Amino acid sequence: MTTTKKLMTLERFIHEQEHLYPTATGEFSELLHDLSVAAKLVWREVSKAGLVNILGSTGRTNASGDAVKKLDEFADETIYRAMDYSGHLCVMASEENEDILQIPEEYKSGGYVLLYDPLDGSSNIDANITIGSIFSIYKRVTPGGKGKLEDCLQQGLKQVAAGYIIYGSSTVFVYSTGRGVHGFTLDPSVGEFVLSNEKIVIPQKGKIYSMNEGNYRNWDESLQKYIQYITEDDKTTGRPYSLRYIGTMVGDAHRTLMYGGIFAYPGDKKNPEGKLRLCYECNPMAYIIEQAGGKAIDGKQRILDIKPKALHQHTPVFLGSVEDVNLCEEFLQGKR
Ligand code: P6P
Repeated sequence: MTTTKKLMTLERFIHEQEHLYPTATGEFSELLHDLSVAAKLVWREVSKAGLVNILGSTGRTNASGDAVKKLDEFADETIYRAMDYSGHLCVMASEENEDILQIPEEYKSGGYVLLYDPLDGSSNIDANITIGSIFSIYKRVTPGGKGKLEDCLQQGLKQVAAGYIIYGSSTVFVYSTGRGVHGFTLDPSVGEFVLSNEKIVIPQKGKIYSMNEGNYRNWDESLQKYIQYITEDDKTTGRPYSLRYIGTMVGDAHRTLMYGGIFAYPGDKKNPEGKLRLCYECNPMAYIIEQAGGKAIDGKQRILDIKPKALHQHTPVFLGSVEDVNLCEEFLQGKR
């Protein structure tokens, strides 16, 4: 009989991982399970968005000034409602909401904090291009009762888990709790996320760079020199690189994780801090990339070391294969 890969569901995997932590109470496992349920509810709407009147804009803009799409709003409310009664969270914060999100009075307050971007890449929704949901989980730092802003403004290195759900040609739940990165593909016929990529490791070096080169003229000269270097024709050093960019961070970062290379949203003359949010996009993605053996910086320092000052603050981000991020860093620091 041919050896077939073990049929491991996300739920089973979470519980098996729990046994690796002797002091585990099961609270954390339940949190991750609840998140996977929320992911399926969002997937259900995303997968039929073209068929029901849930495309298009709400006419509102969010804290970052982005137009709020109907699916954004649905995903935001769905994740909040799937997580608020669990009793495991003391506070939440969503990229779609200006302020922190308190747990309703009628529910118990727990020891964890959830930050999430309910639907990243929503400007791509109406064109049926890959979008995703991103999450970060922290332990609370305040002593008890209602969670506070302080619980949400923690360095990314304090994350106890992070991950994303990518709604693409298939729907994949990718997460890490500090013991490597694992991917689970949704089998719609049974409604289960099934282990498809155990212990994802990012290649040490890739051949793809992923940035919005439409901003090239506003980039720092050091970054322009990096782009000129990696696009020179020199087969002996694996150049030129190919450019791949879909405009959804989850999609561009996931491809970078799987194939290697570098993804970046740099700062520029018009927006020195770039466009991506430290707490909702860059910290969780940096955690995943580092857990897979990659590197994530803001151009000067490790993303995960940055102490957030504001919930919606932006940061430049360069993440991906160690050798590619190191080379880009050398150019950014004027060493090349
Ligand atoms: P630009 C999507 O709106 C997003 O927040 C990220 O997912 C993505 O990486 C970035 O913005 C794309 O921005 O300026 O290239 O369209």
